[in-house]
Amino acid sequence: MEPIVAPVTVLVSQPVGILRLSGDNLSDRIKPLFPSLPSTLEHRRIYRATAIERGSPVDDCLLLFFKAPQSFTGEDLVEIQAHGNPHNIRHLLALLHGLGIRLARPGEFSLRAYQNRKISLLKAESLHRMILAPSYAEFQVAHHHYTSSENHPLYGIRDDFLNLLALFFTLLDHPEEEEEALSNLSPHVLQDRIQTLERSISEVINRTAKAKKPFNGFTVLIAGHPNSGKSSLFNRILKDNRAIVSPLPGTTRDLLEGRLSFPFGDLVLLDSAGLRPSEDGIEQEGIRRARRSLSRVDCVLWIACPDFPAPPDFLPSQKGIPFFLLWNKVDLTTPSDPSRYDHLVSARTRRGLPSLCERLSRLAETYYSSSLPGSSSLDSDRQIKTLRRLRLSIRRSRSFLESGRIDLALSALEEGRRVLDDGVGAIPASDIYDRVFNLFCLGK
Ligand SMILES: Nc1nc2c(ncn2[C@@H]2O[C@H](COP(=O)(O)OP(=O)(O)OP(=O)(O)O)[C@@H](O)[C@H]2O)c(=O)[nH]1
Ligand SMILES: [Mg+2]
Repeated sequence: MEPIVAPVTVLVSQPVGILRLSGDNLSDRIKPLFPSLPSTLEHRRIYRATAIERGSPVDDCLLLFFKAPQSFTGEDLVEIQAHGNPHNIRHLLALLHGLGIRLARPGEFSLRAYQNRKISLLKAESLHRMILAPSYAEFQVAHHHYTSSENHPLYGIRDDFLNLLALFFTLLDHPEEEEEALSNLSPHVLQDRIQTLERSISEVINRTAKAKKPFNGFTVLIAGHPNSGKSSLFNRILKDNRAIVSPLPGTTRDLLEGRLSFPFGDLVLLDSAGLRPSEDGIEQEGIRRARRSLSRVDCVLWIACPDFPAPPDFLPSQKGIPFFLLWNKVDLTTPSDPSRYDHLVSARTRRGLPSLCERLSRLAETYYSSSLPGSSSLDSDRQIKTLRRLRLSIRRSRSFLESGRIDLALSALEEGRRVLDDGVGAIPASDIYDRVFNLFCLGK
């Protein structure tokens, strides 16, 4: 395959930046840039080499070489460790580009690993989930799926499905002498088995839907009237001037997302448009997004201030999520009834912010410790779709069975098998024969 390269580390100033390359005959390709490398590179060896451009040294690097097919992608693979200045990394990328090594598209290394049969589609998806996991607990689940496929819920379901299919084959076509051994397998038994499988498929789909978070992590929405200081608080909590702050009401139009990383997981903070009646189309859209988020987040901070001291007339706490009423701009005025508010803060002077942040981090910790994602949740939307399609075939099979059409019931299951072939990977015929054979040998 044509050689590709991508920075593995982000392009920021850091001690070491890593570039990953994959393709055919990589050692020949990179030799002009690293002339001191030996002509043949050994598998899993580290080389120290200087990158040279038109006779002048560019950077001292370490190169780690994996020989095809014993690499992640199944092709020759090189990781270059260079000094992590982003300009240096970009320059090295340009030099590699000059050698005909193009920038990889997102996910292209995993795609090649899949195409070269180094990883299955499910493994690729577990890997993706591992990389994006918002907490260590979720990382562990994905890693569990990645390291052994028998832990993956799709494999468990596929196994039950194949046993069912084998049962159908056996009942429709078996040697006479096995009649007795199979006599206790009636269409009722088949129906029970189909229903059990249908239930476990639905459970996995529901569990995944519950574990799925629109914002990928414990999410806190900052909401309230325009100009109450939402964006100022957002910036203060993140210690970053991400959001535009201005004395004009209606400044924030969109949902802004920031992240705080804790050892137990990420806290996603959302700044939103101030909620007020508005004629402005863009602002209306911002307000619609803010309102919609109210029902999708894990905690709401409602910001009241001297101009708008009241809480909202609708309280999201009805849904059972933590809801805090904050009084901002306490540097200007203290509320007449302070006990009504959960926190008195000032985004300007930072008063009250340490205890607010402490509270939010405790909430996030409780959230992650009490909602460890079950290892039986799926890794991707594609997997959910596969299971939905499988469930459809199984349901059709059950209704054919109910009307006594066992042949049509079997063909509906065959359709399910094709769904699994596409979604999980081809099922070898031998796998089914083995199961049928085991059933023949029930009494032996
Ligand atoms: N005195 C004082 N002023 C504040 C405080 N917090 C914010 N402000 C000011 O209030 C004004 C509005 O602040 P923003 O953070 O933009 O308010 P917002 O709620 O995001 O406003 P919208 O995006 O328009 O809904 C700005 O002039 C801020 O400087 C505070 O704690 N004390
Ligand atoms: Mg704002």
